[in-house]
Amino acid sequence: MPPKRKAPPVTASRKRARASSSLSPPPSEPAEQPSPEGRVTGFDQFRVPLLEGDVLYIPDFLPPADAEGLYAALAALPDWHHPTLRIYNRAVQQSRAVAVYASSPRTIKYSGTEIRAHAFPPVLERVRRTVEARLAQRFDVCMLNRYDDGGVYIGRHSDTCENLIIASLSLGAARSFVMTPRMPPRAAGGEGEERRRELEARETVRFTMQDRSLVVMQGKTQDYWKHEIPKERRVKEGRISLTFRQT
Ligand SMILES: O=C(O)CCC(=O)C(=O)O
Repeated sequence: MPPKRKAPPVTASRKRARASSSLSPPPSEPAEQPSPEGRVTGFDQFRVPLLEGDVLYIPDFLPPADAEGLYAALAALPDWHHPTLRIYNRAVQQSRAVAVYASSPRTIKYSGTEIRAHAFPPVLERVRRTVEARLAQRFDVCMLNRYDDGGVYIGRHSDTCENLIIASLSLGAARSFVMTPRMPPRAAGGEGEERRRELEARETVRFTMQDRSLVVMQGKTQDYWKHEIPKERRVKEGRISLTFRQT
């Protein structure tokens, strides 16, 4: 059961946030045991109010006892690396370190490069089981992101919809999560004029992801919203996110 607490306030602003990098998701294959609804249910009090988008922000998702020592254990995994990305035909090393795990051996496409997915180590497998049990979902891939301080960020992007549900568990420093409205191509959205105006009037939404919190993105979120974790120079501590994915 989710804790009986209200999610912290979410703010909307017209300020457009910085761009941009893209995260290409893993190749798709059927989820191991998709739920009948294909979405996380039962956490309504944690829904972030968004027009066209289904996002939950669940504070205190992981109990303190379960989180003890977890950051250090994950940071010590041998699989972290900084991918080299091709940006405007230049090779650029990403500031964010990543490590990828999957339930079956494979290579994962990521921003124009490829990353080898490793088997889930026991420390991560334990967390996966907790997340799966609480959300009543199965996740076959987990990408870890390590932001060593507030200078490390992820640019504005959408993940592809092949990631049916993304559940991102935060450990360490609190960081902002910024969601910017996105219009899907006219044909994909199939919106009437009035609806389109309503969608175009949406504002940027921002909230803070605290230590041990969980963000769930599902439904049409990736079609209608982009997300990012901007640079925040005043943040001196590190953060690790565990992004569980269904591919
Ligand atoms: O670090 C996070 O919580 C989010 C990472 C992210 O945006 C992504 O993996 O698509």
